[in-house]
Amino acid sequence: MIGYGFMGAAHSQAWRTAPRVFGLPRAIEMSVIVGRNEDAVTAAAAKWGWNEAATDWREVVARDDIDVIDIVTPGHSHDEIAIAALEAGKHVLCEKPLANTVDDADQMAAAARTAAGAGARAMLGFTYRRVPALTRARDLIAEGRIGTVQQVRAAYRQDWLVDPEAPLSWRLKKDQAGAGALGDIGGHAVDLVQFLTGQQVSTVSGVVETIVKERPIETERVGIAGRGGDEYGEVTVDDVAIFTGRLTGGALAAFEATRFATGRKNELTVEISGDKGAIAFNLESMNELQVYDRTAPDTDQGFTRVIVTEPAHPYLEGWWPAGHMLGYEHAFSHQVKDFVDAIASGADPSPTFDEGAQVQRVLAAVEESSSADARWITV
Ligand code: SOE
Repeated sequence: MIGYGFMGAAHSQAWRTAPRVFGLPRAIEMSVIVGRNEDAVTAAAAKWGWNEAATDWREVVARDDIDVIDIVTPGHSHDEIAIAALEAGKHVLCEKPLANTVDDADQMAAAARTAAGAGARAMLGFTYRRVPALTRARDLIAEGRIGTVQQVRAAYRQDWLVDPEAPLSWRLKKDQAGAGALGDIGGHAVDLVQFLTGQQVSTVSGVVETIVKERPIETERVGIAGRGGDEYGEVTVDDVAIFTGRLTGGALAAFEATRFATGRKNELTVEISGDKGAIAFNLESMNELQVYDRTAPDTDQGFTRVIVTEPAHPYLEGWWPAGHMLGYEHAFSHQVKDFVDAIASGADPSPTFDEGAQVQRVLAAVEESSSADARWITV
């Protein structure tokens, strides 16, 4: 594993848990975790259960006893590490965003296609697809249960930057994060809409904005926001992104990605509306899927609250009896399961790097749409 932050913790938990919960076709060895700060990565190895700690990812990528590279660093380093690992014949799991630019994403997608020919698999970590309720929603839509998709609404809202003194962490620096809310959480919303509908966003119009333009330079990494000193630096990414998207099936989609929705801690909502029904999901009630069946008798119509914890539901066969809820971390084990299953069966896991490059194109189009000559009509 290359990296040891928030996603390093989440992925480590999944590498430990998935082999015990699901019968994986390959044995998992948590061999080495890599980070630049030797003391910090040594502590992370002990805390998260890795056999070794290292500070040079190139050495690890070159090792013959390593089969898989799991990349959980900020987006600016994804392309260099993933391409080197794929060229070394390693299977690669890369956290989102695939890359910080369309060009980098395209290079990674090309390297993945080449590596697939030599049997190396590449998977992108849009993990929310593997929340059982969202996998179930995709299946319902694919079965035609809501009919033709006519309208879509997706919002990913957080509030950890409402405090103007929250420091300038790496997520607020364009050279490391690539974008702000638009890339970090807007990418999840775009990927989910494309995953659930089976369609792609083909055109967009929108606005991205930075609300707090200067923040204290981070002096200490604490949680997701950290702690700052008394020097200030410029925020070089967006805080809020609001945009519309036209889907290849013709429907219009409304998107919102913000870190300034006061009170919304990690609220990812998606609603897909069709001529026969609708589905609605909220990550804050992540075991539930709201399903509306317009073909039911008028007297019986209403959103049904499906508790997606039955053994017959996606991934549930490995967990608890019905009604014993899953949490944020479980989808990471589902991700490991599907990744290892794909490696063993020689299939390309999804999301592919090509799918990641498509999301990057949508995000770049939103930024272009919001550029200086964007059309605002004065009322
Ligand atoms: C912060 O916005 C963050 O950690 C994102 O980077 C993750 O992708 C998301 O799953 C949770 O929030």
